[in-house]
Amino acid sequence: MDPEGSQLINSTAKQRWASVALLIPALNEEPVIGPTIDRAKRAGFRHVLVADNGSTDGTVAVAEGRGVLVTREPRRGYGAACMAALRGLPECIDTVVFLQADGSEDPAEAHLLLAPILDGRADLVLGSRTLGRAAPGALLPHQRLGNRLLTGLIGLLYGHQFSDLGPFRAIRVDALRRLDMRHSNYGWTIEMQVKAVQQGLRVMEVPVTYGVRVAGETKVSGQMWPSISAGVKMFWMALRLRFHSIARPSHR
Ligand SMILES: Nc1nc2c(ncn2[C@@H]2O[C@H](COP(=O)(O)OP(=O)(O)O)[C@@H](O)[C@H]2O)c(=O)[nH]1
Ligand SMILES: [Mg+2]
Repeated sequence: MDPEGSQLINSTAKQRWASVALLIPALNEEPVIGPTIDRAKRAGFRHVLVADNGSTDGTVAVAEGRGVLVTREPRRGYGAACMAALRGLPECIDTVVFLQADGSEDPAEAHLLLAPILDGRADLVLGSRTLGRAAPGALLPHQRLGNRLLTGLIGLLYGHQFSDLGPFRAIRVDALRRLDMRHSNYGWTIEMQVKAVQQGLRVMEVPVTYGVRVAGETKVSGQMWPSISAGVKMFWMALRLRFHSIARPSHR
């Protein structure tokens, strides 16, 4: 266990890190995936999974070269990659932390997300970039606006006020399986939040820091059309969960 991540964790919780996996969805992240895995290992993670689906660069080779498990899903989309990784989880894992590959989130802060779960106080803990400190330029204006609109919509429809929709989060695996996640793309994160509220999970938010991408290229927020498309997918997901259950995998 690295001292960075260990200071605030009691010894029982430290032992329980053995049953925690870090899941990194990654698409064409060759320039940054190696250092991100190294930081995760330094932060204390023994189980690191990279969820790839269709990287055309050296992402998979770099990850495998560091001895971590890589799952590959033929279907495109962020959610599809995450679901494939969950199917490949080792049996001993009872808690999963999601982390971006791009170095914008700090795996040494994962203990902030894990503590409430390991202490038995929460099922899902979200890293909030708006409660925490976002570096200049890390959260773009349209991301802040989208966050406000979508968290406001969730508040109206479901009566739970989130402060962020960021992907850095920890969740108990049994709870996640009960959520029956379906969205194959960027609706996946908001689906998790809304279903967690609908199913009465114990949800918490903790402040986290957020930096700019260290290297490589943005797939979503730094590009206009992917941003609009992700926003629409998230809006649609938030809305349809209120009125329909999702019976089949969704690509919208
Ligand atoms: N496997 C997989 N990972 C993805 C996909 N889209 C984005 N990611 C990963 O999800 C994380 C967030 O994407 P990123 O490009 O950083 O989005 P941004 O933070 O909005 O610029 C990164 O780790 C990406 O590599 C996808 O379609 N498949
Ligand atoms: Mg990013």
